[in-house]
Amino acid sequence: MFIPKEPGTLVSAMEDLIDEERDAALGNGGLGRLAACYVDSLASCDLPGWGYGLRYNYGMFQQRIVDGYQTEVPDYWLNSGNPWELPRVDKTYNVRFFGGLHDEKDPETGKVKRVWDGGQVVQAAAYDVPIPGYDTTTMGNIRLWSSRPNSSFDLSSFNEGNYNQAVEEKKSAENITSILYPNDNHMVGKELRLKQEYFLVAATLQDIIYRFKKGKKPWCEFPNQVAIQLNDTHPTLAIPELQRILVDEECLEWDEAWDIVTRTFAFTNHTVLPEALERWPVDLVKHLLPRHMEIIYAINLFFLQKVEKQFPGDRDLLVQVSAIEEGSPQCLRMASLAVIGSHTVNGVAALHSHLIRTTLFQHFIRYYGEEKFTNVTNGISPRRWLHQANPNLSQLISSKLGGIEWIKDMEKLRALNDLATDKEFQEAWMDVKLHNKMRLAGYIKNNLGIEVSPDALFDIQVKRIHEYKRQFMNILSVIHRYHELKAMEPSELDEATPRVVIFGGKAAPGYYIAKLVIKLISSVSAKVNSDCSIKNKLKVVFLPDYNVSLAEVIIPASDISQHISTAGTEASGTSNMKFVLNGGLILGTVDGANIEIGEEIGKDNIFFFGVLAQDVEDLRHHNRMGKSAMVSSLCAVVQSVREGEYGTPGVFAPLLDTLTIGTDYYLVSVDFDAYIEKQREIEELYKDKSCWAAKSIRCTANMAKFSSDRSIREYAERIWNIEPCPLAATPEAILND
Ligand code: GL7
Repeated sequence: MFIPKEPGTLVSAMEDLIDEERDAALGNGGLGRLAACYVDSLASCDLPGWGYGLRYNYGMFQQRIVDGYQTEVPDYWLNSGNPWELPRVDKTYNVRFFGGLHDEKDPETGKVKRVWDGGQVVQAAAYDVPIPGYDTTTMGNIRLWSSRPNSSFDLSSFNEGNYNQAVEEKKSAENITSILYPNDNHMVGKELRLKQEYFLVAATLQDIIYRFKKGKKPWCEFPNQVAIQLNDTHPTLAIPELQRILVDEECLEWDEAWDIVTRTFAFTNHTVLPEALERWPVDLVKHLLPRHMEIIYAINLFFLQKVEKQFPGDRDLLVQVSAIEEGSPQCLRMASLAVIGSHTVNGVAALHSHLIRTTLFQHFIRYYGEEKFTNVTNGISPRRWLHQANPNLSQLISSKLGGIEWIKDMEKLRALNDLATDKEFQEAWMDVKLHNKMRLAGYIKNNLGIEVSPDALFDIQVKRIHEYKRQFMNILSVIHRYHELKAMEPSELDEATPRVVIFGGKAAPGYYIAKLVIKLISSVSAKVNSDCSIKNKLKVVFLPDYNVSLAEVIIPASDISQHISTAGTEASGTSNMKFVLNGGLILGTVDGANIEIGEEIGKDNIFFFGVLAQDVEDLRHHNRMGKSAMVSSLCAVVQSVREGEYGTPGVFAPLLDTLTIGTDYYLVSVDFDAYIEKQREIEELYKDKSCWAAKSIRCTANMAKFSSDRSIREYAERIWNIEPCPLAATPEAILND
């Protein structure tokens, strides 16, 4: 369903049509994109698994930069239809909210059971997005739920007096899947968000149970037939929901039901940031889902009784592991509920999994022991992030390896190590890089009017804008470099490595400090790019509206990409893997998956700097005590911004204050000198083209570990206990399900 931009214009080439396709921007950042890679891998590895999600009418907003500031434009991505989805008119389920509870006696058994009725009932309608596996007949599926009034809703049956109310009810139902909350690593405690979470799990569980019941197996078989992975805490209500269905609707005994629940669910934690951990006011949960709150209280009570039995009198332990946080308001800790209701809990990179064991879930370890907690390092799809995003590199690799088998087995890429010092291959390799840089330079010229040379070092940081990811530190270092260049003698300036620093990423609309970072980048860009005295040795670009499509243009064009989160804050990161797979080197902190990437590609091929996670708490404490002064290199930069070098003094004060009046929570000052020193090293090294090419080739050659096929096989073998079954998951199977 293609609608030409101008009436009367015709599509001249397939490429134009492809350019018209909108990203299904149904997630915020790495978390959602990881799930997309995993569904690709499930299908490509012939594993019988699906993804479930919400079909938001408005996905992630489009970002425009106006006068250097981010503005948000709604993303009505379905405007021209979505050719990739199959509306499943036959797949609808009712979902209840609010309502009341009462007891009812079963006339036959005499058993009393809890009944939840009344309230609002809406309908979930399924839309399937089939995901073909690579080089297999297996078809994966993403089933997305769209909300609408339930079938008993009939406008014509309302008389005039009720018309308004009828329209309101319709709107309220449709609202549920209307808009994606645009926060990355930050929780918002809105009722509508909680409604979205329950809507997803209620529809999904009904769907799963419908399929299970077709097999006519007893309930005790459920965990052997079904594995449900909770992708972060957002679907945690699935735990009390399954318990409710089993006890209230299927009339199982509590203990039997709970055994089934805890053998079915596993939980992936994706962050340790306190502001991202979901905590819901108990009163809100009780109001929206009265029966679930009762069940959660019971789950928690029985759990705490067991803990108390094992650790008599240890009140502190009970307080720490309880799913209910006492206080005003009393809150439900979703992560705790997810741990209690799951058989396995995993982090997403080795360091992160270590941190959740030793900090976030340390108290649970005392009760459960270590075995329940494991690691599955994230991965990315080589199909999308090398073959599709970088067709020329894919072709070059296949021509040298004598085939494209690497696309299903990244171990095969290791053979490239033997070619790392081969001059001819190095040239071909760097030609591809140059071509990709020219493509990005063209994009920058066309969209921003900024001229950048593809011969310069392309230094890229693209990701959601967040204080912990420290784009602020990056732009401060750019100012530092700018000052250095301006102070250079002409001969020294001639020798300097030309560098293009590229930023991209969206700030959550309500994240004031992150938005100021974008403004600062824009202001520095305007100043530096128009300063002829530095002879094009430095250019700064902010690419608006970073999304997956743009990532496919940006990532293959990097010489260096930056992953510089304060140690211990980035759970894994996945763009780090994408850049390295495309032969880009990393400048990064000892954090998340950077560490394992370094282990795989070799310490010589990655630029690490900064403090270690284990030292962060002490350093923060030191800062809070007012014991640390800002390093002088940073003082000079901060002063120049304060004095108005980049626009009206005062504009950036709240941002700069995070370093001075604030406690520099993200340790910019502590890492700053090591950071600029590494940048210097990189600029020197870039002058040796052959050495650089060898490093770039070794990057790609040693990335096997980070294929999402490896990650998904680990989930399959170690957590879900499933095996490949090529014939079970055909396109027909999806339609029959
Ligand atoms: C994230 C982490 O921040 C990120 O480091 C990780 O790579 C990703 C996938 O595991 O999950 N957690 C999170 O809440 N978001 C992430 O991207 C939004």
